[in-house]
Amino acid sequence: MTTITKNWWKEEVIYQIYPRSFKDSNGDGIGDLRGIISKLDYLKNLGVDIIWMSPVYESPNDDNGYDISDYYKIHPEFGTMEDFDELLKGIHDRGMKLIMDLVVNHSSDEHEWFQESRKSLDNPYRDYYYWKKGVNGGPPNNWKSFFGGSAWQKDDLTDEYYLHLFTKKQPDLNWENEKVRHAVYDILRFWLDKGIDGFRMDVIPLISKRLEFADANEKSFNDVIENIYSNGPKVHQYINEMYEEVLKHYDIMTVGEGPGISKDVGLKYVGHDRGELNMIFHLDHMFLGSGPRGKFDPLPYDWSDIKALFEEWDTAMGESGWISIFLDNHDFPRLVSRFGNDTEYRIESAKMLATMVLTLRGTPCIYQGSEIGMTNVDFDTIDDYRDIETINFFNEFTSEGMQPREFLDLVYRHGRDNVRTPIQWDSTAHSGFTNGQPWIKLNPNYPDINVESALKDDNSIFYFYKQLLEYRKAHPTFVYGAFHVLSQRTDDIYVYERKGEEDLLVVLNHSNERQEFNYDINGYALDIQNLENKIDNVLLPWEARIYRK
Ligand code: TEU
Ligand code: CA
Repeated sequence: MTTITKNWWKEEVIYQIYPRSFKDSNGDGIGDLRGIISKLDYLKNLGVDIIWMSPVYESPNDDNGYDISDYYKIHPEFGTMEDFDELLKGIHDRGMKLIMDLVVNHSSDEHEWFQESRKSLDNPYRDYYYWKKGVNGGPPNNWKSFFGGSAWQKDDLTDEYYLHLFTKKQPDLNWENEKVRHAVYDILRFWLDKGIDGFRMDVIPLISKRLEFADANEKSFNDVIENIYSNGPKVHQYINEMYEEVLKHYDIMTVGEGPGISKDVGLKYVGHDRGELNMIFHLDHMFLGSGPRGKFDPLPYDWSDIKALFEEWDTAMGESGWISIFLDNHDFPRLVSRFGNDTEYRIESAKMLATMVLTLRGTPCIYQGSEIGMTNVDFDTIDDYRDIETINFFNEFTSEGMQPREFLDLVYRHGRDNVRTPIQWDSTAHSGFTNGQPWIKLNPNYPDINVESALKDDNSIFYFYKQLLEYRKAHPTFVYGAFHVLSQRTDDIYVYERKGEEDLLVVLNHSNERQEFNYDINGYALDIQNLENKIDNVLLPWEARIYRK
């Protein structure tokens, strides 16, 4: 038995909503707060506890709400503050919780702080952002944006460049400036005082910059993220200050999104005595296969790499730190398309992956649509894509000579719009997502894959999630029990135990082939199985089992 401190945020399960694509209530083709309200019973029925809602603040939507122009307003596309209050109440009335997305590494360039900041060198808001003179007629250094091109944009008004690690409409806030930090703490208090239950903090390891602004000479973009953009000298000081000033005064949870947080520094963010964050979404497994230029420059990887990462992170966290377990979110492909088999074994592999997410050690996070096994989408033309990352890199790669179709194949594997097509509620027009024209096309497989048919089928992926969620609640060993891997990394099966008040044995076949299974299961009861197979010592393709002793 471990001696891990008990906390509600370790025991509950997160479900991520990407509001734009969840449910439209008024026919403008854009998902909204009233749409979410109308589906709260659906989420309660599924059995999730904490809803993480991607940004719904006022935004010009250059990066779908991750570029915020007013942190105190709800974007009219999503509804009103009254709708928000009703949503929060609806969530709490059902015994669930709500965490909001906090995006304060950068704001929108349309935020009034930036509008002021750019006006003149001596504007009081000038040092809310990073402004630098150019060098030899070019930008101040060679830093690249996450979304392609230079991370510096020249503004003719004052003839200086400002830093934007994401799009040029997402200028980075200067956390060195105490006024910026206190403005952020005010934002936190505003939402916490409304009664929300915590925050998912966007790119939090990026908030402290290396002020020398030296050129980056790393071999790959991932190394640039880790060594140049993330984990800056004052990052822990700032997070700790935020904790002391605001967070510790509320019974809430915080989860930091962690690009560039490696297992070697993870505990600095989430060690239980650090006074920083409760947990992180590390992105190591999400960034697997990113080549020198990132996700659209892919390298091969396999399950032994995935398993190695999970095991190493578990060891690194030990009894002091905590992570969230997830295999997809709004930035990465559909889990069944990436890690499973979304054709022949879609249902089996979606259930097997659900078993893994809900039984590894950490707080599980389920992305909307995974509970019905939604898949990646392959559009014919770049015009059907909406994501700024995809569009920017399409332009960059095709201008270097890549054929459009070749790039679209990469998008089908790695692009963010794979997970941003509307939730497939039923088989009627636009899948019941909207009565109008959806802001992005649907995945054409919606007549087959949708919530309505899942709810009618006892063997659906939906009901398997529901069963697993109930089973997890009944067996706290999944939360607090130790984690030991029994299989070899190179095996095509993944076998691990969770040991606490009872012994739980999780058996997963992550391949398209039958696999031998010859572990001693004497004295164990088979509680969960994702398909009908009566042969004890053979695992069918993508089979998942949970035994208990
Ligand atoms: O993502 C940060 C991050 O690391 C991403 O850039 C990720 O590498 C990329 O999306 C993978 O394609 C967060 C948000 O989750 C993302 O939606 C935002 O676009 C980004 O920050 C900027 O706010
Ligand atoms: Ca709408």
